[in-house]
Amino acid sequence: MKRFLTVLLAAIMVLALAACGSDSGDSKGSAAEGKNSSAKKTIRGGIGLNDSHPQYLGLLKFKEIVEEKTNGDITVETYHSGQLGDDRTMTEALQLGSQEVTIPSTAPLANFVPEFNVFDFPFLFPSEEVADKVLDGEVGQKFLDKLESQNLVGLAYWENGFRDVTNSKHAIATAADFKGLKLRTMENDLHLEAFRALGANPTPMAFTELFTAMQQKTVDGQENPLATIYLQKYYEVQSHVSNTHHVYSPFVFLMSKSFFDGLTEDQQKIVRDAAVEAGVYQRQLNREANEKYLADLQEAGITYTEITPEAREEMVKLVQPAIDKYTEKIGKETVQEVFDAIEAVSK
Ligand code: KDG
Repeated sequence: MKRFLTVLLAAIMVLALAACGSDSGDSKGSAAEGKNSSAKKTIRGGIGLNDSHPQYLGLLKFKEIVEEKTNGDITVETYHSGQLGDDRTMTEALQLGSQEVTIPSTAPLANFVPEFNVFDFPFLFPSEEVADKVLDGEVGQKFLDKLESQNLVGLAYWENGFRDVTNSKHAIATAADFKGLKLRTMENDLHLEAFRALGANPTPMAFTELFTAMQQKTVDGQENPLATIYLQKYYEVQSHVSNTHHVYSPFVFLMSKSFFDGLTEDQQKIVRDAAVEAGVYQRQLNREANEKYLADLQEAGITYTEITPEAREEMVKLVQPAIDKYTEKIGKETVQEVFDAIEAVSK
């Protein structure tokens, strides 16, 4: 009897699996289906920031373009606030093919392709315009190409922006003010090393845990662009912000390679162009937001401290050993290529 029940159970499971595998009319579009598959496809795009942030508005723009240009053959579902996970877990989901799009900062992405650390060198990019030219140029593309070996396709660079430090203890005007401050950083060793060099006590943490950590005072502060600081309401749990602008943080628009390979050539072009076009829109909104929100933050009760050029120069000196160490790790030639590109477009 027991044996009969076991066989019956196994047969039911096989039937259930077969039913799941049958065409439901809404495929996630794996490569195995073949490029000419007419099955409808769904892109699940997830990000960490909330639905008022320019990153989410950019994702909505991507959805609008893709759905229109594919006449609805590809549907884009959008998820914000870490609903699908944090930068690392969503990138892993893309590798596994269980999610199609995410747009992480380069810092957590460097855990997959270490060369991306170069874009997180403190004080690397002098302006957003220079960053655009380098990232959208030949050098930026070379880095996107490196993602393929990780089962990822980099479709475009978007913008997180220049990062500024906030905390709940005291104003930061010079490097000396970092001493002992418990700062949350992104999950990236170079960021940890740079903040240690400045005298802080950094701790890596996923973005999704940050607000609670500040609220519960597990950390004293964090660093992010002004748009994030305002739109994620960090002013409710932080009292000081300084324009440290210690790093320009790009986003990379990523697609799962297995999903991308399963698209027709036309569809591949549509998603690539849409990621670029939505990125231009996202960068513009982001810049407007970063400009606008300093006043709003002050109105919300945050004290703003300006970093003088001399104080910033001191910070630049302190983080140099971290840059040297990561130049060795990444490879001098690769780093030099980025430095040269920055110089070339800065003229
Ligand atoms: O959606 C992107 C965010 O998940 C993340 O990259 C934000 O800058 C960020 C951080 O500090 O984690």
